Amino acid sequence: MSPKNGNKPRVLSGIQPSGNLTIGNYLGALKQWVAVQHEYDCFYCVVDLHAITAVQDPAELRLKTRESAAMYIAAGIDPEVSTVFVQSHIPAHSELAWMLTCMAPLGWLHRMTQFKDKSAKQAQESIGAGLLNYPSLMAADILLYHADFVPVGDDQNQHLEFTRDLAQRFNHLYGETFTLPSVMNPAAGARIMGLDNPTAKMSKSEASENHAIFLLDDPSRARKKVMRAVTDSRREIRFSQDPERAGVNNLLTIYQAITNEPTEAIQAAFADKGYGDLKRAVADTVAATLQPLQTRYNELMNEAGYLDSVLKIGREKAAEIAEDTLKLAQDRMGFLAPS
Ligand code: AQP
Repeated sequence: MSPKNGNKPRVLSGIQPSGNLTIGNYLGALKQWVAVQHEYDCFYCVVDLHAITAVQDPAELRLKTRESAAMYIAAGIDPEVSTVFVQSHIPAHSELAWMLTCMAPLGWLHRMTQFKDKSAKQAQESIGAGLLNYPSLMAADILLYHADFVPVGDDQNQHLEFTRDLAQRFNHLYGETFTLPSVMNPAAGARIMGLDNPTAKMSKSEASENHAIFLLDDPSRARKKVMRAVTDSRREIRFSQDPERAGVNNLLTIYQAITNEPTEAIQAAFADKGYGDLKRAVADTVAATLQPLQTRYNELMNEAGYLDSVLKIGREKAAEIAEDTLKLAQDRMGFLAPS
């Protein structure tokens, strides 16, 4: 069964509008989305249904959904080439998610690291069921479009494995229906760590002041955050997996993910330099990345009607594929078609 038009393999990915996007979201996800968009048939959605797995202020959620879509385009996604849409605009995501939730073993869901991490921060009785079922919704997002590849940061790899396992389970029970997707991680920047705590992943919803660089941070503010980043008491500037050297490793990783320079060249360039030099170099590359992105973002947010028209076209293109897949899955599961 080939559900696709043309010969290009399909890509799907999304970001939650659960706050302001960070340089982690950019280097782990957005940058590779841009890089692959001409090679693959790409679908990029703003995953607002995922965002409500934590309580969101309604006005803020609406705003962040628009802002995230604008940021995708500002980062280089061309809506004439890629399909950009909002997850909740396509009801098929929620519908397939329910069908998959019913098939997802609790044991698999409880093993998910993201669930364990996020639920550990809340009182047991206040943890929403959506947090546990998040991976089934993510599986629905991916499987609806028969995506071949899913470009994400490596925190999402376990959810991708879950998606493959669930798709296999469905195909085994009800007959070949879904394409098994493969994960696509960037060579550098698959996990950017917090500047204030380099042993924890940089997250947009983490509240502390110097934790994350936001894509909308004023470049001078971003620079200050880099200059205040936690390092260590040694001097050597090298990539390292030693947890005690995680701060320097993180700065080098940010530098590499932005510049695309090889490891050896970076280490040679910083061989006789100090941590202050490294921080200044990282701050320069970060500021140079943010500036054009913010200029484009502001233009997009001020261009009346443009974003809405992109999202409308995206919705129409996405809905066509998603509804076909949903119908097929419903039929396979035994739902009576409406007459
Ligand atoms: N620190 C990171 N390094 C590399 N990639 C990252 N991603 C997120 N943080 C980093 C990647 O960005 C994409 C979108 O992530 P998401 O918003 O859907 O969910 P998340 O992974 O839970 O991201 P956050 O920023 O940590 O959100 P909150 O704080 O709301 O939970 C994914 O491809 C992810 O890998």
